[in-house]
Amino acid sequence: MNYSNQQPTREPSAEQALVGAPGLQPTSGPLTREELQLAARNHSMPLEMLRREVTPPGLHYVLTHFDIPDPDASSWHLRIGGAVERALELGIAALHRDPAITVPVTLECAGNGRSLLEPRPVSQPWVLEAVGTAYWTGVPLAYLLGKAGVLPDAVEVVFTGADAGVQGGVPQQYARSLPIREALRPDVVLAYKMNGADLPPQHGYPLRLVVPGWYGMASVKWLQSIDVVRSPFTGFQQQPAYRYQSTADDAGTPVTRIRVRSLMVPPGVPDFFTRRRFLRPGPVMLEGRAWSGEGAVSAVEVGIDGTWLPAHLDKPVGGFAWRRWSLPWVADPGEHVLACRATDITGATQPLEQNWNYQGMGNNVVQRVSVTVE
Ligand SMILES: Nc1nc2c(c(=O)[nH]1)N[C@H]1C(S)=C(S)[C@@H](COP(=O)(O)O)O[C@H]1N2
Ligand SMILES: [Mo]
Repeated sequence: MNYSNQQPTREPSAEQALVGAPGLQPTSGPLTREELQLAARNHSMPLEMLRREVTPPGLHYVLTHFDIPDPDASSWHLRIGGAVERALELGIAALHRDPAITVPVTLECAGNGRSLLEPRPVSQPWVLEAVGTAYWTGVPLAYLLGKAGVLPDAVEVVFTGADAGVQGGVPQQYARSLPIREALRPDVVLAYKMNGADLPPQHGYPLRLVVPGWYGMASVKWLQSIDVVRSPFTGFQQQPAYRYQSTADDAGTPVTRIRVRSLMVPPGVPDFFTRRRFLRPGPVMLEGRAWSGEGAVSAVEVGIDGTWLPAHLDKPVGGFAWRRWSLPWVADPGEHVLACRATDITGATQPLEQNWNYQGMGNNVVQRVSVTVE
């Protein structure tokens, strides 16, 4: 990919593109200035951090659609209302006094892998590293919904963040919904701590939702209000955004849980510019992590020049957190292509060839790493 000032194709009369700005169509052209701007704001996790079970907060990937709010926690209020018996309004200090849980969660952006697609959907141009794992501490959402009393005709719960902007020509506050049964899961948390410390500004200070197993878009940051609703939410980030669509006109299907994926700690040392890997001949431990929002990871295979070998799996960090894998390899001189491929207990496995979709969602194609052994 090259970076240039060239604009992606604009077709003013075309359907609004739903991931980027109005009229942006997928492109085969070089990376644009707008994509660079997004990539510089929204960083990924350097793959060498796959060595760590828990991602240090500054190295966890970040995706923020609009601006990062800078709120005063002492005046922050969470409102819970809509189809409930009692509306609630809670300050941060009150939330800290409620029962708390801590959940290890691997979060991944639904757009991870987007820039590998051809033609490339124009949005945040992730390569493979839009992932991270943290321990999130806070109040179980189900506890607060229980206090408010969800009415029987409720179907969804809508979460609205404090951040606002315009996307696809539509002015909005960032908002997403969950079906009632997901919202009432015991591990969905209104988090005020990440890895034991106050949330950093970029991860939603002072309060965010964390939905284990779902792609990141469900975990609304800077959470201001929770509305229990009697009909499905149709806000921008719910619909039209975050759908598996074949074309701009296709209604598509909603993006929900994280598809199975594994990534490898890049072995050896990199070339500065190309990131190609160099290593010395001899024994090397290939290792990485694998996760799935659909169910536990049951197997990881490592491909060495097209031959697949089963990796050893460590215990998972949690029900919706990644699992370390490893495989010893004796590197012989020459050029090699390494790969890793995970399967989960539903039988879902990573595709060898990527599946294209219009918004560039859920691309869990196997990772391939070229190495020179010398
Ligand atoms: N309020 C708000 N919440 C948000 C977003 C946002 O832009 N605003 N981005 C979502 C997306 S697309 C992702 S992938 C995750 C990223 O969470 P992180 O930045 O803490 O890794 O936050 C989600 N929650
Ligand atoms: Mo995302």
